[in-house]
Amino acid sequence: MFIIGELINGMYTNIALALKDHDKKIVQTCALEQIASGADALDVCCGPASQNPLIDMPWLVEVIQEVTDKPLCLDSSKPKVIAEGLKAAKNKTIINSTTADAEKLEILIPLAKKYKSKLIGITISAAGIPQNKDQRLELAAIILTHATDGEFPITDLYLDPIVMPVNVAQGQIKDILLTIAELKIISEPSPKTIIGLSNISQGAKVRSLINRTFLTMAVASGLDSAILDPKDKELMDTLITAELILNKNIYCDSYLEAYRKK
Ligand code: THG
Repeated sequence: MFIIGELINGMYTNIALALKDHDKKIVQTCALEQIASGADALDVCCGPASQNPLIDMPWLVEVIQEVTDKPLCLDSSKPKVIAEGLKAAKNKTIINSTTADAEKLEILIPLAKKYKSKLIGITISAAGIPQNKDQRLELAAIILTHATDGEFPITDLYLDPIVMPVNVAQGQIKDILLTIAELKIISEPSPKTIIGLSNISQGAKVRSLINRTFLTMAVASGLDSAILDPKDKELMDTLITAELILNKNIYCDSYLEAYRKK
């Protein structure tokens, strides 16, 4: 599982404060803590509080790169903000994200190619959030077609079935799991799959339990990557154990310790 740490996001009060005061220590500590906890890459999102994401995104990229060379997942709904992040990036990058809308695909696919970036495609469109598996797969097919036509390598494409909170969209979660499984057989070679895990528990109580239970199911459905809180130790232990049970890691009595250190 490719783990992308979710904590550098202006949605969190410490990061919103760091952006306001340009306090790079807060951001760098957050980056290093996530990596020490097992993150393979870091999501970078200015969030709704940012007054000037065109300045804040490259600033975040620069200060993170002072302390790590892990890949950066540039998270914005605005292609111009992503472009400013790409310009500042020396590390590998993942564009997060395009929707299935032609005007976004036509900007972000060439941009990903230009910067040799990976690309996340979310199965949403201007028409809104899909309501079932078939609508998700239809939007995935649109993204795949644009990527193929644009000669973008499909193995660098991460498709996201868009996880909805269980407290408002309980009836959709099973369809999201089935979508993850079907995305792996939608084309040859297959795209990768990714989710924003914490979406599942937004607004709910016992968030950590909901997150780790859903992650287990998503891993069993063939999930390749997740944006999650790597500092949630029970979540990370659950992930290692799920991968062990699915025969992705070799068993030994000290497997938790062995794979946590990896
Ligand atoms: N897919 C893709 N990218 C994404 C998402 C996705 N990026 C953003 C998001 N979803 C994933 N990241 C988060 C980060 C934080 C939370 C959820 C998802 C979260 N935050 C607390 C909340 O809203 O309750 C904030 C708590 C606080 O303020 O301290 O839950 O799906 N491709």
